[in-house]
Amino acid sequence: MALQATTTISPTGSLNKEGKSITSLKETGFFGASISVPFSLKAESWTPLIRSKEFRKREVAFGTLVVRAQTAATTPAMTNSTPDAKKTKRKGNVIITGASSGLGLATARALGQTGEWHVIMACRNFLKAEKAAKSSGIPKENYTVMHLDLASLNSVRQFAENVRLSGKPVDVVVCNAAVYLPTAKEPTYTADGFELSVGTNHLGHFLLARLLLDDLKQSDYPSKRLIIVGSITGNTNTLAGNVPPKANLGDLRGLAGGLNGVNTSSMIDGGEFDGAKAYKDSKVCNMLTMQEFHRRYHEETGVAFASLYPGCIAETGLFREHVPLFRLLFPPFQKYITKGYVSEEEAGKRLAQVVSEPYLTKSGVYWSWNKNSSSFENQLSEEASDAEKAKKLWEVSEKLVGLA
Ligand code: LMG
Ligand code: NDP
Ligand code: PMR
Repeated sequence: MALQATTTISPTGSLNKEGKSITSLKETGFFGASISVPFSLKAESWTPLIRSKEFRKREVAFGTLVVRAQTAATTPAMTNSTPDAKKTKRKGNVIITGASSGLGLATARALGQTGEWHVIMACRNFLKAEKAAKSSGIPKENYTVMHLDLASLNSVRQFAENVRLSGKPVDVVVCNAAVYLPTAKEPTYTADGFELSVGTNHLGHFLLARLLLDDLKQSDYPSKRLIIVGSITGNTNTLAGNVPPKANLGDLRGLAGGLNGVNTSSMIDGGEFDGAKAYKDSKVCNMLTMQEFHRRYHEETGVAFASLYPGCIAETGLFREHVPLFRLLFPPFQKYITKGYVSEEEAGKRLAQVVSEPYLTKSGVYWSWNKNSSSFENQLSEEASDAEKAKKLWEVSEKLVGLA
């Protein structure tokens, strides 16, 4: 696999809890990490990414409708004939936050073009989203742009209300939007006074997901899913996750204090503001939240909860605040050195698989893709799989967003 994948993956992709011990790192050395074997320097990790672009077109029987979909040839061939797929008589409705650019847009396009999905593009910039949808060729009848500003809890509540008013069932929700502020010297804040990256990426999505859970529950769609996009950079069991500053939520004292930078710190762990760390912390929150949802609601609701690392999409808007030198060097660095690079299109296909493929319905899972673009169940870092922390994060977050 390329370096974007964490290392202790069993070929069958089952979660290897014991694996933590073999991925543990010391805190010093190469970019802050002295690597104890068999961390990502395994020969396999350094094999050039073979971009097997052999996609085969498949006919997907979809009720009376026959549509075309693309699937990686390397993924297990257990798709169309499942009872779930046959039961589906209508288009699925999928809400994607931040679908105006990057991964969200590419996913909207991948799904919107199949004809199987109606994409609700939940975006803060209505015009930008509308333009993006048009120019990427999503058929008009397959998408709706709805306003959502995750940096405002009122907007999140209003959005959930508008979804209800639209009368469309909610079948899949994708929490994708994010901001990354690596060069900010001082924190900035959401409408509710939370540090912007954690406020947007985690708290906004936390409220949104909680509010839409009831709608998901009520949907009659055969495969209901809530997906929260994670990242390798929040996982300290990887090389990428060891590039300073490293994610660390500590005892959540800053979050518990409201992340407002007035009475308390603007950082979850109570430390000094660091924009890059705040982003990575927010990704840890995303991955912990997914698991806590799974523990609390999977059995009761039948909803599958999942997170993923789609690969390093080095040219998206995520890096808009980074220094120009970084934006210039980062894509070739990822393409030729780490081999972790993926195009927006490829990453969009990956997330679209997690939305729609019958073989990716397992709940509580963090998906990644190997060098052949085959999905596998990856292992999260110790912190990102800490059930105690997830519970505490849930409880503190629900207070902050006014649910408790
Ligand atoms: C920092 O700035 C901020 O200072 C910090 O506050 C925080 O916000 C942080 O995490 C965010 O960002 C970023 C700055 C410093 O990075 C850059 O501006 C660029 C670094 C990334 C790109 C590295 C490019 C390396 C060379 C690219 C060449 C491309 C050519 C491709 C052609 C190949 C042809 C076959 O970033 C840092 O984190 C400090 C690190 C600086 C290192 C720079 C040198 C890197 C050398 C790269 C070797 C990488 C080796 C890979 C692994 C090898 C393991 C044996
Ligand atoms: P982009 O910046 O291209 O996309 C982010 C999207 O989020 C944009 O559509 C942006 O809207 C939207 N957004 C930002 N703030 C808000 C807000 N307050 N309310 C509503 N929407 C908002 O970045 P990516 O596509 O790269 O990022 C998508 C996801 O992928 C993120 O969760 C990121 O963490 C994750 N990811 C990205 C990787 C990468 O290498 N790029 C790797 C791993 C994970 P607008 O267009 O208006 O700015
Ligand atoms: Mg990283 C070894 C593989 C690897 C991978 C898959 C990524 C992904 N990065 C890797 C390695 C390295 N990075 C190394 C060795 C360095 C030091 C040169 C390095 C540096 C680096 C920087 C400065 N990387 C970065 C940054 C960013 O600003 C990005 C970031 O951390 O955003 C939070 C980033 C990323 N590297 C990645 C990915 C996917 C990112 C984007 C962040 C994300 O979406 O989570």
